[in-house]
Amino acid sequence: MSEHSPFDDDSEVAVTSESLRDDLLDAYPKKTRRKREKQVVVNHKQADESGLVSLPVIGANTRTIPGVITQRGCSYAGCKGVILGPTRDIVNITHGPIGCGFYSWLTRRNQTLAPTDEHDNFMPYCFSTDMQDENIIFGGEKKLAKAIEEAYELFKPKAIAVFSTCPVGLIGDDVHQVAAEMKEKLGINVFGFSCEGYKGVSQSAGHHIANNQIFKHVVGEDDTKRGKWSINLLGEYNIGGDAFLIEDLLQRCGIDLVATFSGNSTYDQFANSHMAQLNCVMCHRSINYVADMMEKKYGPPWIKVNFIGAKATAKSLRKIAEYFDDQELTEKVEAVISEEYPAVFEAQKTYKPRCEGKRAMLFVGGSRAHHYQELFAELGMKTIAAGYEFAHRDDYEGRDVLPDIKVDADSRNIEELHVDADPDHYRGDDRAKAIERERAGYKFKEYDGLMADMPEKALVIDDINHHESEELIRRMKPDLFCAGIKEKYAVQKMGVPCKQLHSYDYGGPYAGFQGAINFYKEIDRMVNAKVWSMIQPPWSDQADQNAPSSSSVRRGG
Ligand code: CFM
Repeated sequence: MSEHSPFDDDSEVAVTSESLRDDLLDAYPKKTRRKREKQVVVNHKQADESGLVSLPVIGANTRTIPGVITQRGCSYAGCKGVILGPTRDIVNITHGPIGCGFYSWLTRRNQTLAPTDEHDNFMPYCFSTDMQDENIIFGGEKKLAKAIEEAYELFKPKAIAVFSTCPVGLIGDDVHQVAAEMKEKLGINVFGFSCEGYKGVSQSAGHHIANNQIFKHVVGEDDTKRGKWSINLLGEYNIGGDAFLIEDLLQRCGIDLVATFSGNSTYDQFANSHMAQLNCVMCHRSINYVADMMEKKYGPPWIKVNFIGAKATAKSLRKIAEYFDDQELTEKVEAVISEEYPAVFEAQKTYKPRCEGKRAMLFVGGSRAHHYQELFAELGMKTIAAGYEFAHRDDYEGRDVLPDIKVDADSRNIEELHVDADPDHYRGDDRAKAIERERAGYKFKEYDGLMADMPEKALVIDDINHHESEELIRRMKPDLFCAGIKEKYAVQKMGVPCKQLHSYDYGGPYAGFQGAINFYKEIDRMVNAKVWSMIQPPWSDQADQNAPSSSSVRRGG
């Protein structure tokens, strides 16, 4: 842990994080300031006499203030787009006006690869009931039933899922009733999600709703297969092809990947997933619910992994091997790591000197603002400010704070499934193995969160808004800002490159070892491009409105 503020070593930007924080907050009216104060935090870690480090408390998973320009999305986006979107052979029908279906149609760049053309792949399609005024007035259930039937006739899928948009809840259409009737009538699995956009305070609520329903309606449907060294990968969504690289690594190690939730996944994999021996959670925010429910009902324990960053990838593979505690697997994993690492070292030799010391800010989602710090560290770059859009306190401060998190009315709105051990399918052997490994010092369910890994005095900001990011960029002039498409061009107009860490722009994959090398190259290209110094930032005193000037206030421009 560094004693110094990440800002201290930069004389040009002689602001402390405390004063910068004050400046961000000063623009607000009193009531707004009081709320934002809790969510804009200086990462001051305090150690007690025994050396135990405590982190500051951050406000998270609370309502966005109306009127600020938030980065957040809605509950429907979290359910339909994020969790179920990457599954290739479920027909996902959006019950609602056409815009909701259209804007959640592959914009996330989640990829899939069916083994042959004979296999279903519905991802290139956009299914919607295209609600009109008359459906809002007289109800949309009949239209929904018809849409389900039509989709069945055309595609004969194994399953159809129905996603509720805001008007569905407002007018009271019962998607679950329609789904149950159609399930009966068509003889395939049909299930619905009450994931209206307004449920909860962000897309995070939609994750939870999706987890509940997929667990209730699909997981556990098929117990026929059980592999050796078998795992599920939870919270990996195959953005830009990440899952393909991870699948390849696991396969070469001899690890049997039963299901991924939900990158490059199929219905059958979900149905069989409870047979895996270990759950590996990548994005803790979006899918920890499935990990916990599966453990309670079926027995397999879970661990946190991260395949973003070469070091993190090697660590995660080793952690999986360590669970199975089998010489043959350990050797295979070590062999794969040693095959992959020379190219990583080679790339680091080229790109690290070019990127070292550059400063990044990351404001993304609910896990990447943490995971991607690994890759920046491998390039010798510093993350001087970071935060999530919609994560909860445990994603910032670590799972130890779970018992302290207050459940407010918005979270109480989201169903908490009560899960018990399944008398016929609970696997005592997995449980016994987990207990034995735990006794040997192996740690399950462990996630320390983003703040523990961030430098002392870095700014950590939850649900950052446009005013705050603009002010941060203006004051700190980072070399790179990581966010999404909504922020990208506002940031770049300020003369700072913006890497989209949601869709990866047009790049990727960035997972695993090969992905790390791709990322190094991409970041080098962005932070060292001369073009950024030619943009006159609007705040520059010398700004010449008509022509690019050679003088720039950007550091290293
Ligand atoms: Fe998990 Fe995701 Fe993320 Fe997320 Fe997302 Fe995403 Fe994300 Mo965009 S599930 S929390 S809701 S890692 S779509 S693949 S990039 S905000 S940081």
